[in-house]
Amino acid sequence: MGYVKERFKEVATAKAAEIKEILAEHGDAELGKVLLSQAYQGARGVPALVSETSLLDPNEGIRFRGYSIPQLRDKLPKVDNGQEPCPEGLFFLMLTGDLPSDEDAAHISATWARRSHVPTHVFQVIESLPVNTHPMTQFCSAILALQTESKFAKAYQEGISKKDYWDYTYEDAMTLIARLPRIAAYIYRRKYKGGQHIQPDGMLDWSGNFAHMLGFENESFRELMRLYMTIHADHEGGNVSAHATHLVGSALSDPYLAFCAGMTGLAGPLHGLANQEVIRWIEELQRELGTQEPSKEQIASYIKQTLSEGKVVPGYGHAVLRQTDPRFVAQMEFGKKHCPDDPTVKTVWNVYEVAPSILEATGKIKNPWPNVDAHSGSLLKHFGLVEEDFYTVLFGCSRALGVLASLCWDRALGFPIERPKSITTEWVKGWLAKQGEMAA
Ligand code: CMX
Repeated sequence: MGYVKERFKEVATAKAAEIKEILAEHGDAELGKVLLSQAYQGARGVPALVSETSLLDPNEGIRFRGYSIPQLRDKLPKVDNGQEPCPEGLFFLMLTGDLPSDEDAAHISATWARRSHVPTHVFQVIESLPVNTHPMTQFCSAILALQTESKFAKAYQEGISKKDYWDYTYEDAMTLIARLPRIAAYIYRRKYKGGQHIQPDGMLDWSGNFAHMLGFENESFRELMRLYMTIHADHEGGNVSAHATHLVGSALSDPYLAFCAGMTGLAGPLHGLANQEVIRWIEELQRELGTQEPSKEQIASYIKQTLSEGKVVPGYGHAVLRQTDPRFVAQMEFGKKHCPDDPTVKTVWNVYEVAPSILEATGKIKNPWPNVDAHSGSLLKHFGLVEEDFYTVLFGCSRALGVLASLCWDRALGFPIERPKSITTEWVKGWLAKQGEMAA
């Protein structure tokens, strides 16, 4: 067994014992009440999930195992002469709870490089789809095709003990993550570059190699990929992609099936597809106003127009956050360093200056501040990755790190199948009538 897996087993075994004790003593403690409005309105704020890898504070933003994004940018291992964190290190942190050394991150990087070979039939499945199929549909189809490789599914069929579920889940998670950049790059080169594919470079780190296979050799773009793959990885357990992966995984569907469920959720415009929608909205704004750099007044009236047409302003708002997303700030800092004069990047910053007060003035939007998706497309576009319908695939490759590390934890902690109670409006009316009788 590799030493990362050994370490994971050690910490997960200790955590499972700790949870057993907590539940024996406090299992009946009330975490909060559930309001009728929460049952109807997306279960906002109901603390009904455990996800060990990260925790979201509405005002401060995400912390991965206690570390904020600025701290991760400072403390996670980097490539030689690099400034941005390597997602390999973040994966180690989410899995073990320990800050990785350079050697730990390099070990994960080498493991993923070794496992990155994608079987031919996966490419054949991609090729069987019309080339104009949305990249997220191609991505999900490829993940399902890759499911033939599941060690978990095979072992389950052969009969394994519950206590070994985590082991095969871990193996599948590592192999799946290793292969995603190759699959994503294949989809990109197939759809936009006439099928001229680029072979992997085994000497590069996971994100650097991804950038290389996409066809971008600029070192700043590789740095962007490292930052991008780190900050999009996890956002606690209740967001659609994390929750869907966890939910489907709870039926003991193998990691390929569970992750694919997460990705079909990420492909929704209120979740991960918002990064595509943002850049479309900005380009439309630039086109309609006939300028690459519209004034703040022009942007303000365009935002009002979007709202008056009953549409959302993509990249703004959040179900949990109530402040500017630190993932937006990290990208803004990157932009200030690498492309401060790019007109689309500057437009993103100008939108940030005017949008929050307009959104707040509607009186109904709970969070008028930008989320991660408000910024990402403009940076990609700056470096020449202009095909916005591919952006959510990049998000998906990163999100794999968080949701699959979480799935390893779900299995190691022996979480059962998820099955919350649902009710009907008829039931609600009867229940309200009974409450009224009791109060009378
Ligand atoms: N533009 C216009 N209206 C918005 C809005 C926005 N950016 N954000 C919220 N609203 C509206 C909602 O549609 C809702 O309207 P109705 O009452 O008419 O249905 C109202 O404001 C209240 O919504 P909320 O409680 O503030 O927000 P929710 O928790 O329901 O939804 C989110 C959160 C992210 C879906 C929403 O803010 C939104 O649609 N934002 C734009 C899409 C986006 O950027 N998504 C990416 C989120 C990050 C990610 O997952 O990647």
